[in-house]
Amino acid sequence: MNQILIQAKEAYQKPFFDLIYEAHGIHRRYHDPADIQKCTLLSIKTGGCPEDCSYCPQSAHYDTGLTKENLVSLDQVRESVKNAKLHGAQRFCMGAAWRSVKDGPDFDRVLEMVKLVKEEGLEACVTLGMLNSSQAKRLKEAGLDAYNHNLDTSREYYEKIIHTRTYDDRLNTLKSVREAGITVCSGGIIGMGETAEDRCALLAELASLDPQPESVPINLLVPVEGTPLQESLPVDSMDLVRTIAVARILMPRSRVRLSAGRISLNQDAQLLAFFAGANSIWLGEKLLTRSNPAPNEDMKLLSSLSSQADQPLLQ
Ligand code: SAM
Ligand code: DTB
Ligand code: SF4
Repeated sequence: MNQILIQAKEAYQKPFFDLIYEAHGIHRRYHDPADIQKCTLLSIKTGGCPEDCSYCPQSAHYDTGLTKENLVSLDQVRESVKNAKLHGAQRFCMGAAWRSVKDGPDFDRVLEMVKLVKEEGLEACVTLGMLNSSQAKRLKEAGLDAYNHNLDTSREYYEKIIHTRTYDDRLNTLKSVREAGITVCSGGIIGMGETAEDRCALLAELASLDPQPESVPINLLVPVEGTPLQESLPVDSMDLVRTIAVARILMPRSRVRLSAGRISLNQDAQLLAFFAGANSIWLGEKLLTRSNPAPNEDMKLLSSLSSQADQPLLQ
């Protein structure tokens, strides 16, 4: 871990072009740079969460004006999956505002949801909070491909952001997921007042998981009124690009997802993030509860990556 942390910090501090040149070289060695994974999110249980994550609109500790919703029906999931397919999604991720999974009818329904996503031919991912080994095994049996569970920030900064569970709780869930044979999706958030050192420590922590996470979502904080982080200052988009570049260098095989917060970035910054190694995004107007860019804007963004040979040049 220490060696990886040193590597992360050295990379993060490089001159900008040296950093993104190195990251892009690694990116090309392991990935097709035109291949951006398209994922879709659905909130299957919204709000009222007992955890106190300082960034989250769904925590019951803060008044964010969010309407709570119980677990959605299988029909609602089916409709959303069909819609995601129409928009070209490859992966369908379902998120629940739970502290942890409880065995019982709700979890049984989530297992049915996973089966349904697989029947429709999409990759299935869920994010349900903490999980034990037997629950992870049941998810695997239902066909789950990936489990999202973020470390969110460095071990040091974590206790400033979340007080209702520990970093090691998070790592234990990731262990159960890995042992059940489900791929790991784990990343974090930038823009919560953390230092560049915290960002490097988060990435080093993720990169020292063995094996490394297959997906690494990098979220830009979406500041939400009513949460303790509502007044957070926006992140310079070049710092986001630096973070993505370091993630790519440390975790060459992973899908690095340019995750929440794209709505606050212009397309140029997003293209630069793809150049630096991001190769996955959320498609669709809504994340879990916050806005995401409109589908027509994302079509424009993605088409600007492909060959322009079919568009005749002016003489
Ligand atoms: N309750 C589960 C958990 O915490 O693992 C799953 C849902 S939770 C909303 C999933 C992730 O969304 C969090 O780990 C966090 O990284 C991200 N997230 C939540 N609120 C956010 C915000 N305002 N801005 C950026 N990312 C956010
Ligand atoms: C992740 O890292 N980002 C997604 C997903 N995992 C579940 C969630 C982002 C949530 C953004 C705030 C909201 O929409 O409520
Ligand atoms: Fe709950 Fe997840 Fe939000 Fe934390 S991030 S308050 S665990 S929904």
